[in-house]
Amino acid sequence: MIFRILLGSFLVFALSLVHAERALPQGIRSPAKREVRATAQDFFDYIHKDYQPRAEKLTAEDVEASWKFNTNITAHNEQEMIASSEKVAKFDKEIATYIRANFKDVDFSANATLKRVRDKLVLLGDANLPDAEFSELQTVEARMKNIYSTAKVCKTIGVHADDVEDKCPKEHQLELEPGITQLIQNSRDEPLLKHLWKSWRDATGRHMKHDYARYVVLKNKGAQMDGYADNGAAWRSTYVEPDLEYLDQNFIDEAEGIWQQLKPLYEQLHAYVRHSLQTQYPTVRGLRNPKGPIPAHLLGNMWAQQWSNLQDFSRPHPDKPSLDVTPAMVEKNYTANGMFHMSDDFFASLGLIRMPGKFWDHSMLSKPDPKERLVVCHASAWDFYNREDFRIKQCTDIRMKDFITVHHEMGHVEYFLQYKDQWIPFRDGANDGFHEAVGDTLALSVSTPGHLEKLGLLKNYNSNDKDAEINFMFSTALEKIAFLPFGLVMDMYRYDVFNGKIKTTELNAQWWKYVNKYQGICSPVGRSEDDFDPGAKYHTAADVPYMRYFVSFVIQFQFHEALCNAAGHKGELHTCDIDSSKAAGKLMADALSLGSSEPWQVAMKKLTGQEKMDAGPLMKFFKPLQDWLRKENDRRKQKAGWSDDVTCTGSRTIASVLALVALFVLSLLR
Ligand code: X8Z
Ligand code: ZN
Repeated sequence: MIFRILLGSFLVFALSLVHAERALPQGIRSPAKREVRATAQDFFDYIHKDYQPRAEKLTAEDVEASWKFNTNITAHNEQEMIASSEKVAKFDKEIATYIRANFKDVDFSANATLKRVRDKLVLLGDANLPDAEFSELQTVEARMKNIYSTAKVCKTIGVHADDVEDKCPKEHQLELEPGITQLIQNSRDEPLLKHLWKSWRDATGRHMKHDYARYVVLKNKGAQMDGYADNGAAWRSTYVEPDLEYLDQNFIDEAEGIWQQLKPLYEQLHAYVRHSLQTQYPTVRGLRNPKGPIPAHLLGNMWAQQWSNLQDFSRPHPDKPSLDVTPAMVEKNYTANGMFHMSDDFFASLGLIRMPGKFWDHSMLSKPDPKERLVVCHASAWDFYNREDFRIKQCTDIRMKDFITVHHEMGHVEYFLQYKDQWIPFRDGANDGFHEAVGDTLALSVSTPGHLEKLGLLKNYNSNDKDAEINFMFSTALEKIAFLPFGLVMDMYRYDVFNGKIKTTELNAQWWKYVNKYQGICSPVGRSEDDFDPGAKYHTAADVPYMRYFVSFVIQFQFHEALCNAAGHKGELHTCDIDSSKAAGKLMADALSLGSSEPWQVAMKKLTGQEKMDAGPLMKFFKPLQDWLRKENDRRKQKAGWSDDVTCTGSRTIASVLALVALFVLSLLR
């Protein structure tokens, strides 16, 4: 998602002349002259009249250049995008230099908001880098994104991803969206799943390993020039509020504490799903160990991050309806455009702002024909920072998962619309997790059985039937609970890459150690340091932090509970649908319109009545399911937890047993 602040580099010289008379005294001055200290009002005028209009214009041009590349990947568009970001970096630098020189010592004691603007604008991130290194970083990032977005694999088992052009019939060549994704979610052919899983990693991560190592060095350098220990600390700064004494370590501790609270629920789900998979794939060796991690290719998702596609064979009560309404959407001839309009109607029913006309004219809501142009398919929402241009880019498929993603992306745009009149540095989420949580919060209502029935997508659902209710909660858990450790591992891993705890010589081996520790997942085929499996995920290739999603998946339940209370919902949390509640909409809008002008704790308090991240509402939502899973796992004699094998070996091979015996004998002889 593009909502980072992109600034530009023109008229800076003129701008510094305009402000020369306000410059703070530098060096020795004549004692006869009284020092003229810039005031908060001076700073306000500078931001309001000079910085803001220029930044709006330049940023809109820059986002346009980026949009062109992302919706038409060509060498020319890549060059234009890089040239534009160089212009922005130059502008950023000059603005920061000017502010440091002129407004460093302003007395902001009566205006914390202005101080926030000043503090944001002096941080430069990548723009700190010398010109040549900045350009190099842009090129490295564009190349990784290119590799990821244009990768193809062959459906034919045995054809290596590197040979797709030469050895794979055209009709067997697959891109991630929709081809590979559809097979990974629907196919139960284990050898094919394994082939696709490995091929995707051969086509992506393996090709960007070298670039990624250079990317880490350059990102760290930029972050350190801002005073952060490394780029991981820069990424976490969205959660840090020094004025409230909420520091980096507080955030790390809080995220880890929340995970410890949620882990028992994840472990129950993991044990239950592992057993269902053992029944579904009785001959798969990697599944034989009843206490082992789960092979990564069998979970219906390329990254094993969300497991909703397993509902058909794993739902608790197979005789009761599945909550995946994809077939009904297809039957009703849903279109991508129609799905976005339905989402827009839902936002409007809450009294939230509708998507403006330009949104419908300029967004890319379906995948264009790859013969005409290649695009970055990963869904994203775009703020052009000119208060009128907002877009979504999504290769929408007609299925329930995408219907939820539609709401997710619309949530980003709703946030853009709500804070569009803030100053540019405040046109951002209260923290990154807030931005990710808006659409998901609304989608929690939309995906209730009651709402799906209203839309005519679900039939024969009996809301008094406890078994059907467990099925519903289970389907939500496959989406939300299965995700939690993945939401953590992506950045727990990258934090340790940035801070050097993970060496560049062990990037892949450590990835699997982290995946095993958090997710309880193993690799279905042998891996080596020629592989770079984290690069097979968009956010690694595209320089997008991921902790935001872990935070979002926790706080969206806090938001949901608060909105349900505002809507006057009675009954259990998982049955709540806030449809048409203007009170819920207002509560949301009031928090969103703050943007990042206040610490996130202020927005949290406004919305939920308290300041902290809290796993309570999530646990409350899933309480009946957790009880059910515990009983069912006991009944099936399934133990929660997993062994630390990073590769799914199944039972031990004769060779490994012999090796163990030899080691044992040797130790006795010593
Ligand atoms: O990347 C996204 C959104 C765009 S911000 C589609 N998500 C994460 C992912 O796909 O990995 C949403 C959930 C997690
Ligand atoms: Zn998002």
